[in-house]
Amino acid sequence: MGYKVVVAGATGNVGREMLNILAEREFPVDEIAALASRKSLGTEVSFGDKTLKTKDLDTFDFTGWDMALFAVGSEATKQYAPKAAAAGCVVIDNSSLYRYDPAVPLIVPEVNADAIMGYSKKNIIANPNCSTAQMVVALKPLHDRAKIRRVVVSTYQSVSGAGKEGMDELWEQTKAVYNPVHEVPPKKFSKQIAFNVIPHIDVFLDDGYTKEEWKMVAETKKILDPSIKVTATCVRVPVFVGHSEAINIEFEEPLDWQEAQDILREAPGIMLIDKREPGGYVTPIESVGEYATYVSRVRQDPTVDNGLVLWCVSDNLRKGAALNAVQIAETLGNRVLKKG
Ligand code: 11C
Repeated sequence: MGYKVVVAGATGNVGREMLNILAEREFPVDEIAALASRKSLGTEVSFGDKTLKTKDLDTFDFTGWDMALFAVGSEATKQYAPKAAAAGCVVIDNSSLYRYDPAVPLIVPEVNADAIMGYSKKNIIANPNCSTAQMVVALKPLHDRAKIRRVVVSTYQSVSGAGKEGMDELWEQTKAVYNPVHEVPPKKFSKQIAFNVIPHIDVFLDDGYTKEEWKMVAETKKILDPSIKVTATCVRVPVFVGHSEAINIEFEEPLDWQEAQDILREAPGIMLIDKREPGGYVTPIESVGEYATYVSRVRQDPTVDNGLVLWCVSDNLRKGAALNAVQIAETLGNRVLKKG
């Protein structure tokens, strides 16, 4: 016996990946419903070798469904997730709406799978921001060994983090640079993204940080350890898929780079590619369609006590969103619902 699974937001970048990954990982599905907003109603989406016709999220009855993977943004989540949860269907939500709610667990299974038991307070589990998910997978095994005191991270985030409109804007602007028949002014982004980088993701907060940067701080504390200090600079780069991060870490205890490599080589979810030669590291293009969080360029930071620096790359639509949501569904199935 398997599960009755809903994917809400099935026509978006993340929703489509959720369906792909559920099929790829042979998640035990008895019945699946792909939901969309009214404007995308009837759109067909793939689930393995099947094609599903999307149903209306607005009128869907969640009664009798085991779990719903939501990828619909905060506004629609606010409207529909409580309805699903009240009907007894466990919501695994990719939006930021519930991430900071103390009654909702925020889960990266390689890091804090045990916290999933807190799901029952609201019948909701939150999926973190993409830039946080890959970072905490890389930090966790190192934290277990030498206790992290402080993290300084700079991100290089792909345009798919801003959805299909972000990808279209990069594509159209890039074409217009080569063939300037018409201008493609910035719309989704605040400045031209083609052949440029933009140090601004999400809204600005009063302290001068952006919300994306704040999320990396708040989510790392909730998932990994509230005592870790984090400061982030989040930057949009002209890459379609795959977020990259340069991470400086200060530990309580000494940790040399060779031991860090050995730890990372064995760590769940991590693929260490670190040859210290041209090409002996991973770039975002190589992460596309993969499950792993790649770590490269592990080296000592001699400017602080017990410092390390590393480079971390992952497919933001997969580990950063859809894969992590499916891993949460697997954890929920294995530890709680136990049907598969
Ligand atoms: C980006 N990280 O790259 C964002 C996208 O809180 O789930 C995901 C936003 C979120 O623009």
